[in-house]
Amino acid sequence: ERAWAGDRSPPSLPCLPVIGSLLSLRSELMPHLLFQDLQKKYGATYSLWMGSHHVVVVNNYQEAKEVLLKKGKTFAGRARTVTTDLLTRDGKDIAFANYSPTWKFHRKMVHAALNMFGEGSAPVEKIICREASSMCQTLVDLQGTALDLAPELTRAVTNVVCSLCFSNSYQRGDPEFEAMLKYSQGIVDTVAKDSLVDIFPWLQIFPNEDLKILKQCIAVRDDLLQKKYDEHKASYNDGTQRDLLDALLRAKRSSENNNTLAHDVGLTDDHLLMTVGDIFGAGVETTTTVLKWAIAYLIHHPQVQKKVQEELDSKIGMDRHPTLSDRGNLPYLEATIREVLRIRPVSPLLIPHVALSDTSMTDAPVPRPQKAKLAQYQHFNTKHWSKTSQNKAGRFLDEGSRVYSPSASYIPFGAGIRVCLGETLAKMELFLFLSWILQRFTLEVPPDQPLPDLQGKFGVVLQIQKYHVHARLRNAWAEGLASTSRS
Ligand code: HEM
Ligand code: PLO
Repeated sequence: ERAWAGDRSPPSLPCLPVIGSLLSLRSELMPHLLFQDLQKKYGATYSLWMGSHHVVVVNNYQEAKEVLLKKGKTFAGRARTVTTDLLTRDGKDIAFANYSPTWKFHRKMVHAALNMFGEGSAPVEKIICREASSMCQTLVDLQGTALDLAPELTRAVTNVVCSLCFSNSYQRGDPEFEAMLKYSQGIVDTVAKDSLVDIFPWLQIFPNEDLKILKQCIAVRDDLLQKKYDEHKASYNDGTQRDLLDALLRAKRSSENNNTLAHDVGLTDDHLLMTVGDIFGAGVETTTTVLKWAIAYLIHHPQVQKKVQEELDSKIGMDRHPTLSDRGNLPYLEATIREVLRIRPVSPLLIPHVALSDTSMTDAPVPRPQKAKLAQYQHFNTKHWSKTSQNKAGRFLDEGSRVYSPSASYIPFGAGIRVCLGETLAKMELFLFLSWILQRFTLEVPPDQPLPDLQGKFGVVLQIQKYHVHARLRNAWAEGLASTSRS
């Protein structure tokens, strides 16, 4: 392993005035893969300049944990960029907001509101099962066709967050839902991906197609959020808390009653709107993306799919649907989900962390403000993952077939004070949706169609290219032997 240079600062990519290291970053590879590749030349931790921003790339988990945990508070900042400022009205959300009392307050509030629907919580489980059931019914209706599952998966996941945030849900073909699909795709394609305009903000003055799309999509999203917000305000009742938005409104009312300036604690309309926007956006795009990857992975590995189904058959059977209480009894499914998040993490570089004060990493000085990009492709570092490389999902099972993590380098949800707020919810959804689908259907590539492309498309989430599947009702269900209704 390459030691850090004499002054103990990490090796730096070549750097020119104004453009910084951009010439060394021109590549066919997606950024997370390029950062992994550059390790060969510069070692696991190196620095570079994106224009005038100093960036450290951290590929090893030991240093990643130092940034996330040991020095978590120092590295809890976020960078302002042109695109995320547009999305979040200058950082009035949670994910892209810099460290501040307002950020802390909102994070705490949302955390408490999501805990209302915490692990094993009956209301969330009921909502997810309702959506899983309705999705399975749609798959029955569409059987025998080459299906793009994405819209149905997205609708199911959207309805879960929509129920939690706004207490409503969408039917198939709802125009508001169609509009949401479209704007969200536009945002995912154009926001927070270190495009040139994020590196050189002055480029905004020139025509820029991506920025135009982003602004249009944000305008559509903001109208939708505003509408939900106004409806909630009109029907708000202090006595009952229907959902997350009610929880935020209640906090706002109580601060107003205490004569606290809404602006001081960040309880302005803008802050509330941006915070639900985050939860809604994160709630939909992440979980849907993982479900799409998971299904593609199962189509590529029919033997894994078969094993998951055998586990479902033996532990649940066909007489009842899967529930959260089955989670502990289905280690192979759990391991499969973990494997999917290992090979294709939703957010391969997390959201960049920024040092809030001068600090150090493995004893080398890190001046403020410096961005740390934490590369999750250490998920592939053969030093940590080689042993069971043949064994796919099974690598997450110990000899007693219990789920465990074979390497501390596995952090699909991040760690520390910026850790994902939706981890519990996401895991409940992934488990329930996949178990419902696989109990009933076998997923295959349609005749004469290629296998899904597993390369991925880099963006604020690592997306999978569109693909088609054949959802074939499993025998017991097709013959009407399974006793649970198709409700
Ligand atoms: C942040 C992963 C689902 C809400 C993050 C981060 C990652 C992540 C890697 C960045 C951590 C960092 O910067 O260090 C995932 C994965 C998901 C998922 C893999 C699904 C499998 C969700 C869901 C929600 C959510 C369902 C909402 C209910 C958030 C929020 C943040 C975040 C609000 C920002 C936290 C902050 O900056 O303080 N997530 N996430 N996520 N996630 Fe998730
Ligand atoms: C997804 C598109 C939405 O329209 C807006 C939105 C809000 C929050 C973002 C999310 C997008 C992408 C995934 C993010 C999430 C906050 C945390 C999450 C970045 C842009 C992750 C994986 O870190």
